[in-house]
Amino acid sequence: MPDGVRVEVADAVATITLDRPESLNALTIPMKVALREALGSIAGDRSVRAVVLTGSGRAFCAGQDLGEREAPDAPSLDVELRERYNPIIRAIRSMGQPVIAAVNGVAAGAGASIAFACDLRIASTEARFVLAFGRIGLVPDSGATWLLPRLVGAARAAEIALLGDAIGADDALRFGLVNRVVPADALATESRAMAERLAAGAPLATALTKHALDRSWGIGLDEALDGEAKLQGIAGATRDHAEGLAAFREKRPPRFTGE
Ligand code: LHQ
Repeated sequence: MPDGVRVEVADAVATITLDRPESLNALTIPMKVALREALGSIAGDRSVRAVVLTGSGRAFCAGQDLGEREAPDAPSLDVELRERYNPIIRAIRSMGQPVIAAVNGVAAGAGASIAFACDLRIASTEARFVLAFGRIGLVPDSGATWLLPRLVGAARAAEIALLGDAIGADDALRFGLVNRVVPADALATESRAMAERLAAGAPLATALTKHALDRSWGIGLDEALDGEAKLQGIAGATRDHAEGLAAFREKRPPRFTGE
């Protein structure tokens, strides 16, 4: 595809592939626009219940295309972030469907930030994360300064962000940066299997769970307890909740419809 982003939907799972392998899927403006549009259209599509985001070739994503930055008419960095990167991060966090980053290779700069913004990360043994920003005199962006400490804690986040060393798959697992590590040739299958499990869940309960987990960072326990009661009131009024109870009673798997 000319814009470097491919989207395939099969059995309630959308797979978004960053597809510019010759540049390690480094992000150009058309790719960022296409990624934002793909996420927006999936968010509004009730038939899609889980998303896998991955890269083609040997990389997940090398972050901003640095060649593009050297063009005389390149937008300023803050405009680029506000108009193109931040909406991608917000779209991933605000969409109801869970997003799995299937990290097939290097994730650098904003490519790492995008992986951090996903709900779950499955890394191939070939994956590595590079907070490459400092190497080119920039600050971690696209959510990295907020997401990273929440994933790995303050001390490790400072080390990763300030030193910028590449983190391999095993260390990423040890640090809690990824949920699991699988052999490279099993990544697509394992990610798909996890996405299918998520897609079989009750969509509203999944969306509300995602929302509640995100919201928890900015509130105290009392507010969280109130918030959970409110969300449970909403989830408890759905047909899917009734279906879950019936399936338990009848000793069969539930068939959730999103109603
Ligand atoms: C690339 C890139 C790349 C273009 C590899 N661009 N070609 C947001 C707001 C606005 C602007 C500023 O930035 C941001 C956020 C950011 O993302 S800043 C961080 C941008 N990314 C980087 O600084 C990473 C630059 N790349 C690297 O450090 C390395 O390429 C990594 C560590 C990703 C991979 O290293 P290797 O495995 O050794 O591969 P390589 O360096 O040989 O790259 C392979 C090819 O991909 C090569 O092209 P060539 O024609 O020589 O084969 C690279 O030039 C190209 N490439 N990253 N970001």
